[in-house]
Amino acid sequence: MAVGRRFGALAGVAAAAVALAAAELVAVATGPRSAPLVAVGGVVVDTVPEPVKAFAIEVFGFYDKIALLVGTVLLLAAFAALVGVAAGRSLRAGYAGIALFGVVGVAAALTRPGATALSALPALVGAGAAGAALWLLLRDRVIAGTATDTGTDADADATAGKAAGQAVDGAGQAVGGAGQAVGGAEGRGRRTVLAMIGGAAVLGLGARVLSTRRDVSAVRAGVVLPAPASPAPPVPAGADLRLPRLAPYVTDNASFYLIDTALVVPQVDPRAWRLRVHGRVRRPLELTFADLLARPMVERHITLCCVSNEVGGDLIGNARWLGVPVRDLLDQAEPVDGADQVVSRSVDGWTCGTPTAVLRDGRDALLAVGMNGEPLPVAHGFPVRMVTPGLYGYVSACKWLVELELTTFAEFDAYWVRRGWAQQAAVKTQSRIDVPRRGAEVASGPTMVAGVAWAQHRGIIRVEVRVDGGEWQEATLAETVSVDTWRQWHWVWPATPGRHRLSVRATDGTRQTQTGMLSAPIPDGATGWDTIEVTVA
Ligand SMILES: Nc1nc2c(c(=O)[nH]1)N[C@H]1C(S)=C(S)[C@@H](COP(=O)(O)O)O[C@H]1N2
Ligand SMILES: [Mo]
Repeated sequence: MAVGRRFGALAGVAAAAVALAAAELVAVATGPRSAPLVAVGGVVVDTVPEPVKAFAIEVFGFYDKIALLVGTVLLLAAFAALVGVAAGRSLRAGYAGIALFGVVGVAAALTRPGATALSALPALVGAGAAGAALWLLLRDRVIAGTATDTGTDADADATAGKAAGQAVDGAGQAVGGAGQAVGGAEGRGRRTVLAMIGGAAVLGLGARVLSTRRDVSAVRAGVVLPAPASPAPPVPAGADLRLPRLAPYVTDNASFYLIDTALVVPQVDPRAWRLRVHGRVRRPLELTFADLLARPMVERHITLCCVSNEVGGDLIGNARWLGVPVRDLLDQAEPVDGADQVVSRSVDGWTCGTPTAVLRDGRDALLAVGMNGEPLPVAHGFPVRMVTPGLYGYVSACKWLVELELTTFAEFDAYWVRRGWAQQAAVKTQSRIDVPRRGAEVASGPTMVAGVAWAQHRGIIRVEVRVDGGEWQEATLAETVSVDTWRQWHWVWPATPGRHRLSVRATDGTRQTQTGMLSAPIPDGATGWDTIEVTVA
């Protein structure tokens, strides 16, 4: 045994930190998504089984991506410590461990969508840097240790410390010195390693900030949106009750929910953007952003919601979208008979599949460039995304869109379909109680109960509320601009003292009433009535 286990582990962690920092520095040039942490994280996001992902979203919520990165770093640190311990015995074993990590990093970076040969560079440089760090930290100790026959870990540590005095600190410490001198050298060795870890962390984080700061916000700020040929109908005053805690009729961009698989928000420069419409079409098209903006624009309010939304959940929002009707582009490209699926592809490789028939049935499915009067926010898909009234986002609302490929449902399964979600998923009729909030205490007497209800593209014609499983009572519907958005509703409840359960259900434009049967979001959207408990004083 040559180097103390603790020191070896520490040296391994330091080498890993140096590797990540070096890789992040290279990724400033090769792009933030080629960094091994992001590439490996991306592979994890794409491959973890659905229940694990659902659990992560449940537990970490909105921070699931940060949790994933922190988890990956901790796991890496643990393995790096093991590699360091092995390296303390034989540097060659250490190099083998690093090579293994290098291979994983390179493989992940090269297999990410949009990868080029250059994407391998961060992991390669990182592995090289880790090897150098390990050599710097351990070479003399391993050699010294091999030359000294020591029995215990404590002895090994002492020997290592002695070597550190020579190698790392280079202070020319007397080798045959007293135990006191050896302990001091050991301390200095440790300090060197800790400094290395700290320095690498600062450098790595700095590089990350630098590479993600080179984003497209400045370009976005310069985008001038054309006026719509067909403007959105004005929102009637009666569409919004403006109650505290009640979701406003129009969701502002900053509060609009965000769901995607991207660990790093794609930065797509509209000047380089191209949309290809191809596959089973007679006339493939390619458009620039200017081409798209030159086409007649339509502006509509459309409510978008996520299939993962639980009953009562808030993965839903309503915005005023500006864009080109998808149907116009399809008409121009002329899909061949039987091409029943339009696959939208994002710049980061994510895909969704929408029925061709839905996109051509006259509804306002848009290739959107504007959201509530602004260019699309970067996180919501700048410069171009799709929105389709009536379908869940995962089958209809591709962000950072670069391709529309006409194909068939038999031929191709999109991203979430391969992971167990339904190929086709129309939004289910749903309703939610926003006021009073869950678990609230309210005063007895007339009490405002309010919320939202949605059944995009079918519309909402009735909302009912019941108390403690009693008779359903009809609520008052607020106005709306179309069947493609949610509607607010309210009902004045003669509240009596005690604990009470309030439930809501909606009926859509096809006269179907929302089912009370509980089902989970997977595979095609949750069902059940939103039910809250409140205490009346
Ligand atoms: N490129 C890309 N587009 C995507 C997704 C994604 O992961 N990647 N997620 C989809 C899902 S599941 C939903 S619900 C909507 C959410 O859109 P938002 O984040 O703008 O609210 O985007 C859709 N478009
Ligand atoms: Mo979603």
